[in-house]
Amino acid sequence: MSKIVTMIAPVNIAVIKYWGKRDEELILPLNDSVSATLDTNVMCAKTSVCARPEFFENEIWLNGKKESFTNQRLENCLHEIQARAADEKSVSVEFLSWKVHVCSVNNFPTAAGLASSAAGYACLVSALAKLYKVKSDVSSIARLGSGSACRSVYGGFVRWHAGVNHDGSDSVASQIADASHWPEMRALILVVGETKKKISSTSGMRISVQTSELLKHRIEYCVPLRTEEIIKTIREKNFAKFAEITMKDSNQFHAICLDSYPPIVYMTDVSHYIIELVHKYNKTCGEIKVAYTFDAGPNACLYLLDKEVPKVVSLLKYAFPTSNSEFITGLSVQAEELT
Ligand code: 2P0
Repeated sequence: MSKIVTMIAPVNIAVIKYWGKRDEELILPLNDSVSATLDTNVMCAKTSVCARPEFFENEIWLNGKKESFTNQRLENCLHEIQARAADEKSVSVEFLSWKVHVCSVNNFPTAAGLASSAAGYACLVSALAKLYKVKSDVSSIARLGSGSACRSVYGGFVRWHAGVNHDGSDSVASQIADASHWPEMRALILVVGETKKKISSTSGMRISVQTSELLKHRIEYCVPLRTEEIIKTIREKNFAKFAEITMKDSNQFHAICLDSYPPIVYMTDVSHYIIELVHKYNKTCGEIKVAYTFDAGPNACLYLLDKEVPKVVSLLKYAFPTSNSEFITGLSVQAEELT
């Protein structure tokens, strides 16, 4: 007797960045963040979870390699889903006692600043929720795996509310608009480097919180304003303003990394060249047609409307003649089950 569930979950790329925690254990952020969830056809995590009475212990394989399940974040996610299932009485007590085996794969570079943990934990938690028939919102449980994972639980444009409660009960994600709201929106991922980042997001955030003066200004003043503004641009489908806020917030996040002590550098010369190229392109167009954003790594995500894609792809092919690492995609629906 066994039960198995397989899910795929999308990557999300923030336009208002999450950087800094108010509680490291519960993964509670200092600021709200906003992201777009990308289509699973190009970048996604795929996770299968299997429960059997014969399994001796919980086990996990990541990208084909067996990893330890004694990882606090992993254990927290499993424990919280099981607790939720017990509350909701969605499965039998006997089924809750069975051990699980988890198998998860990504189809894009892991830990190179491409939101792999976001997709991975969103997928794991969605698969466990399906396995244990949990019906309530699981974004707060995905958050326990990796902060940004709570945003990948929903499709389209998503806001993660920092919340104020000490127990994290109000630190949840909610959908601003679904993928069909702005069907012309595209994301273009440019893989600049596939090597693992030198400083993990978790450590980088800790250094910034402890040392960056600029971070305080960002959290108190910039992010609250920008969050409201960018939500308005999404609702009104005002691309130029959406793009401007996206680029400014990416730049400010990397300025905070540099303001941290010792400084944290995620972007490379190629990343800076992409920034220059985008500004030149927008200037030539006479209005903002493309936005860049960079996470904790050198890879770029460009947001643009579909009619702009052929021109921008030609420009990139001209600028990077030997590169073929572009992924073009639209926005996506939430994590879904594979049948
Ligand atoms: C974001 N990043 O909003 C920002 C922008 C990186 C730069 O969320 O410690 O991997 O697991 O909560 O979620 C990366 O942070 O960090 C991140 P943890 P996570 O997408």
